[in-house]
Formats: sequence, structure tokens, C-alpha cells
Amino acid sequence: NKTATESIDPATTKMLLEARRAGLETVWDRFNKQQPQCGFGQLGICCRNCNMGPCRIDPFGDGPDKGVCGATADIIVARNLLRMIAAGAAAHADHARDAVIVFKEALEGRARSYQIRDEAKLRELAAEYNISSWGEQGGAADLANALLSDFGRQEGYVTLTRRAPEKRRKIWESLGISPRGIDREIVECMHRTHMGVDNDPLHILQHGLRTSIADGWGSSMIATEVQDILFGTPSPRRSEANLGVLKEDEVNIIVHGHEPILSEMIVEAASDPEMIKLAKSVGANGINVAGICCTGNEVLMRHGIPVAGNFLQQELAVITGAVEAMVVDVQCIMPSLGGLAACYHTKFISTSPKAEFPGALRMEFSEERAAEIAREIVRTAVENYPKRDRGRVLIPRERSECMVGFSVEAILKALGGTPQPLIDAIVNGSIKGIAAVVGCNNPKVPHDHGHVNLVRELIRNNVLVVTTGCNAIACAKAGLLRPAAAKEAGDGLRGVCESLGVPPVLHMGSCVDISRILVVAAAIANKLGVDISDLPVAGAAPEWMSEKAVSIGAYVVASGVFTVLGTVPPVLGSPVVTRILTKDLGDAVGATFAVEPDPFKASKLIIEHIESKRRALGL
Ligand code: BF8
Ligand code: SF4
Repeated sequence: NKTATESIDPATTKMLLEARRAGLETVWDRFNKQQPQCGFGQLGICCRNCNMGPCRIDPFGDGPDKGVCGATADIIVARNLLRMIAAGAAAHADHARDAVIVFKEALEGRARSYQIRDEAKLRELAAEYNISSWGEQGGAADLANALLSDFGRQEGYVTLTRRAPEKRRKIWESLGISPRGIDREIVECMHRTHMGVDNDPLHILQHGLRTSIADGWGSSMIATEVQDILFGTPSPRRSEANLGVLKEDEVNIIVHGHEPILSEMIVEAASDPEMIKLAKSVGANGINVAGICCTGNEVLMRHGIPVAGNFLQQELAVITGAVEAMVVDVQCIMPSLGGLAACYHTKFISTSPKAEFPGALRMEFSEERAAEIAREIVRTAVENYPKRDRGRVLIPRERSECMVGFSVEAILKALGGTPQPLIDAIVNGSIKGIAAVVGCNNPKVPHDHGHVNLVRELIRNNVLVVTTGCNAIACAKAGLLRPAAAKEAGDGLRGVCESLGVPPVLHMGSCVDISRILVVAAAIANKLGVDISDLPVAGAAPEWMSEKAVSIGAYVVASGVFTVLGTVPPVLGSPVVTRILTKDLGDAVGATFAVEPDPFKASKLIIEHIESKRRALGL
């Protein structure tokens, strides 16, 4: 049974069988057609950075050991990795910038569909940015401009890096990796990797850390803060996850991508009584919005909108034959969707001025006309409902309950207003430590296998798990985000969860919300008067695939958190780069990367790490 090696999620294996029966190609088929994948690429030793190339290094040592310009495998691998970080950091920076622009336009009255939903957070952020004009007219607009200035900052450092514990900032300072402007670091990545510029692997990777810090403590943190201000800070709520959330008798609209700027408006338009009336007039019982990927996480966290699946399920959602519209913005959207949607009645609707796709119906979004465009999109979906071919509808039954919405504020509230009870539980050992398990799916790994097994092992061993991104969706589908999942946890963690009524795995949001995890880590470190690298915490990305994940991994390690990757990054062609990432970084930033595809072994690495940090703290 081939599908068993492709996914551990029964809804996914069912839909994959259906895809094959119908002769439709999915990501797994294309992955198989790529086998064997290029060994030079896997090892990171091909370079196309100038037109004397492309060059590649012979990993066995009999062929060329340098590119035409003289670049060694170490230089080529380091440069390629830096370009991955640049691309990932750019994705988060552009996302954050767009959120700030909407915030600014909302304040100026141009983006009328958007409001301020969290005034308290707005004031706190203004204080952090030293907006002294606060209270007078224009105070909030000054904050918007101050946020924007972090992107092009020419003096000082990215503002929110101040949230990092002092010891951490000193480490960055001494290594020369405190990030200056967000855009500046990304531009400098491209400059340094141009032919004939930065040619020392360590020096190249240092800049990678700096760029990634500007992502984690800059772009991603700004995106989270501004989205909370505009759409509300998440609080605990219940919902459901997996393809079974699609409805047989309703108009199904999927929001897929990353920016809540769009999905929030779609959610609002879909609940408009006039739209619901229209849906009834075409024979549907209502309008059902469901998410995929991180924009799904955004509306799940804030509104309890159900989530239809994670990254590898996007094509399968179309193959249910029950989706009237798949509405996308940016990031992690497969260009195969247009062709697939054409095999069904599904409208594949692209909305971002930045992202066009073959076979997409273009309904370009603008902040000024946000509500109007969202209504047009919803209307298009509703009017498409009568075209659904009932004979081809196959919605798998699987849907799991979940509890979501654990922002930092929500966690503090659950703890009674202070992190002290959590710290006490860590000190007395009922909770051994905290692991952030995050990241994508990747067809190199059986879908969800890495995620679910790693998380299960960790909670069984009394490690509290915090999650975001596609890992969070995997956990939701596996039932691990239910308070009842405390039964699967070790006795200590179980006791804490049961007394608080929370799950042993806390959904903290989308991938940009990993910034929330940094804030929690900083708060605990500050409370204990230590550095983040002293804490019994770890990170993991069991099925990562995107360049954003590379930037995230880099800033998590640069923040002092040991991180285990489940898929191998393209660095093994350089013994020097591999040694820096897995060893030397420990001396520099107090944390390293490890690579372990087996989730059971990865859990052991994490637990050993947590135990050693506990011992060092005398716990
Ligand atoms: O930003 S986890 S597959 S959806 S990149 Fe993409 Fe990866 Fe999912 Fe979230 Ni994050
Ligand atoms: Fe080859 Fe050097 Fe040009 Fe890269 S930069 S393609 S290694 S010559």
C-alpha cells in the first residue's frame, strides 16, 4: 500500500487514492518523477551565481574542487545557504510591510474596511517605539511610520530586538550580528553572494544569522503585532481540522496562503446575511470558509474558522470536488492548482499583486476596496455552487476537534497573569521543558509522520509543546490540540494541563507567530535572570521545505535555541559549513542545529538536550 508511505493522515491517503483513480497528478507523483534528485543540489555544491558557470564541485574528490572563479565547496554551500535565508527573510519582510501599510492606511482612513481591534496592544507597541506624540493627533500614524522605518533603518538596530534578553543582545553585539535595517540585511545577502564578494564561509554565515534575527525579532514580530492590532489578539477557542470540515450542502470557500489582510475580509464577507441569502437562493445551506496553510492558521486562531489541511493537502482539497473557490494570496501555493482546478468546477482565484498563477482567475486585492473585493470573491464562489458535479464529490469524513488561540496574552491569562506557575512547573519537574515544533510538510517525509510522532513522544516525556504553521495543523488533525490529549502526556504535564484545562500542545499561530514563541522564551529567561540559551527549551522542524523555514531555523538558533531539522538542508557538500552549523555555532551563540529524520530519535535528542540544560541550571 503505497499511500501508507506517503501520509499517515487517513483523509489524505483516501484522497490520494481518489486522485490516482481519477488519473490526477499530485505533489507526490511529481516528487516520484524527480527521483533520483540531483546529488549536487542535495549537497549544495552547484553554483549559478555568474555566467562563467554553472559550476559544480565533485563530492568524491576526483573531479573539480573549485568553480571557474576558484570558489570551493565551502564557499558555494555557504553562499547558497545565505541566499535561502535571504529569500525566506524577504518573504516575511514583505508580508510584515504589507501589514504595516494596511495599518497605516486604516489609520489614515483610506483602508476603511480595517479597524483597530486591540487598542491596548497598539499603545504598548507605541511605547516600545518611543512614540512621544501619543495621545495627540497622529500618534498612531507616527507608530506606523516608525514601524516602516525599521525596514529601511540606517542607524541603530531593528527596534524589537530590544525584546531579547540583555545577555542575548550582548552576544549579538559582540559577534557583530545585531541586525540593522530589515531590508538592508537582505540586500546585503544578495551583494555578498554576488561573484567575487564574500568568500569566507564563517563570515557569510554570520551575516545569515544577522539577516535571520531581523526576520524573527523584526519582520515576523512586526507582522504578529500589527495583525493582532488590526484583527485582535487570539484567545482560546474551539474548532475543527482536516478535509472533513468541507460541507456537502454548503458553498465551500478555501482561503490559502499567508496574509490575514485578505482572509479576514473573506471571512467577514461570507458571514454577511445578504451573501448567505444568495447562497440559499442557489440551493446551498450556507457558506463554509475553511483554511489551508498559514492564512488558515490566522483565521483559525482569531475566529475558530476550521482548517481543511496543511501544505501537502492543498491539491487534495480541490479533488474533493466540493470546493467552489480556492482563494490564494502569497507563499506555499502550488502552481499546479490552476490545472487541477480546471478538472473540476473549482475557481482558483489569485489576489495578490505579487503572485500570479497559471490557470487562475485574477481578482486583485486592494486595501482601499478590501470589503468590496472580498464580497465579489464570495459572490463568485456562491454563483459557482450550482456547477458542482455531485457525482464527483468525495469529502473524507475525518475532522478532529481542536483548541487553538494561545497567544502570549492568552497563555499568561490561563496562568493567572504571570509566567510564574509555568516556571514553577518547570522547576519542580512536572514539565521538563518546552519544545517549539513547527514548520512545513515535505513529500520527502511521509506526510505528518515526523510532526505527529515527534510531538507525541515529547508530551509523553513531559515536554510541553508549542506549535505553529503546518505542524500545528498536523497536531490539530491528530487530536493533539484537544485538552483531552493531556491523557497522552506524561503524568507531570498531564496534571498541569488538566488543572488549567489546556491541551499539552499549544497552538500559537502561523509561521510569523514564531515571534510569539521568542517572546515567551525571553520572558522566562528574564524572569530567571538567565539567557535563552540556558533554558530547557528546544526547537524542531520535522518536515520543513520552504526557504522561510531556513530563515526561521537560523533565527531560532541565533536566539540560543537548539534546533532539530527533520529534512536534510543542502549543506553536506561542505564539511566546514556542516561543522559550523552543528558545532561551532554552539560556542558562538550557545545553540546548534542537528539533523535527524527519525522523529523518535529526534525526540531523544531534544529530551537529552533539555535534561542537560536542567542539570546546568541545578534543576
Ligand atoms: O508559513 S509551515 S508549508 S504554510 S512555510 Fe508554508 Fe511551511 Fe506551511 Fe506557513 Ni510556514
Ligand atoms: Fe562558478 Fe564562481 Fe561563477 Fe559560481 S561564482 S558560477 S562558482 S565561476
